[in-house]
Amino acid sequence: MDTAGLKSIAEQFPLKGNITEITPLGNGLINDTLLVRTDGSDDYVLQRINNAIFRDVELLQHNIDCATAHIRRKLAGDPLVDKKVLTFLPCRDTGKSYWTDGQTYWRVSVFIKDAFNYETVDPAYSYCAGKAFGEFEAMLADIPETLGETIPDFHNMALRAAQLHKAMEKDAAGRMSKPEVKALLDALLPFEEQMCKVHREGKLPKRICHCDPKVNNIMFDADGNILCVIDLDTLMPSFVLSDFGDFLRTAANTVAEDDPATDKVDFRMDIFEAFAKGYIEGTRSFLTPIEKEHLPFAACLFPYMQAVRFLTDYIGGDTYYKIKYPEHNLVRTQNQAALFQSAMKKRPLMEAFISSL
Ligand code: GN1
Ligand code: MG
Repeated sequence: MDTAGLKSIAEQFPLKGNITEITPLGNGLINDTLLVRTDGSDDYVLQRINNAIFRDVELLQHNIDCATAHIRRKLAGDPLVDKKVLTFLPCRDTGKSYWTDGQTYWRVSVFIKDAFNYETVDPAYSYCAGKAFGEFEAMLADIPETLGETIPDFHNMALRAAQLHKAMEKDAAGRMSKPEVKALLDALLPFEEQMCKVHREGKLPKRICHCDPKVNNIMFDADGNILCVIDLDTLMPSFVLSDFGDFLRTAANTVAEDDPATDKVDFRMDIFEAFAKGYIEGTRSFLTPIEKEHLPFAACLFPYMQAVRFLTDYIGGDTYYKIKYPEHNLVRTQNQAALFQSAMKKRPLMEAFISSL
């Protein structure tokens, strides 16, 4: 869409000042995100919500509205409140926190100034992130409203496994005959039963989780203190495995999730230990022993689930994740499968560390 079109969409919201520039922001794989600069006191983030993936935008925004309001209440009196929780603008016409022309869905939040996000973290930042996600879940543990699943069964491994098998049967892109695909299936399928067990049993309680806690979804100030978590579309009831496992999936990997150098992939124990320490401190008010016991499993489950999801998309012809080149999802799968193997090797070490806390 051209700048004039984007400008008229942004102006559906009560911005302070006139728009001076609109430029792309971040590297998300699902939504389109833009930075809207103004000559006023605030700049804004304009996002097109991918409604092919998020079918129920009303529910999605309900979750976000309730969660941000609840956190804002808890932070009342904190001078940094506007940096610690996202502020979404109400659309001029409807007062809702999104605008739609009936086909596309958009929202605007205030851009947090002097905040930084990273693609990698060191142990000190990892500890802060663990505390931040733990406290984020703790703050939402007593939210009065009922939140819904914006993508039903989003982190349900049994469903993800079923989707892989469906894609294999259909072979929509004719990629099942590729030796690389066969090698990945040989590496992943033997663990399917083991990885699906926890979801099939359903022994863990549901909590309100972020469900996309990639390293780059956390904003830090210049001193390395956490300000807030962003990218709240997948905020929904899930197991604590989600935030614990998915953060480490990006943070503990020595390389990026799409790095083709799979020999360099390694699951970093220093990042794991720091994050686990922070997370257990942050969740002290609600975490039960059975949830705590499952944290090392989560660190293995999430690379596995992501490998299954990337492979499903590759076999199905790249319809879900944005790709930059034809084999991108294949390379991502190889990377995540390598990370899974590394995490599995370190699982006994992780278990020993968690029980020492
Ligand atoms: C997607 O939009 P983004 O890049 O933050 C995905 C996550 C995956 C991630 C892999 C709604 O997140 O679940 O872990 O890509 N979000 C959705 O990079 O599917
Ligand atoms: Mg994101």
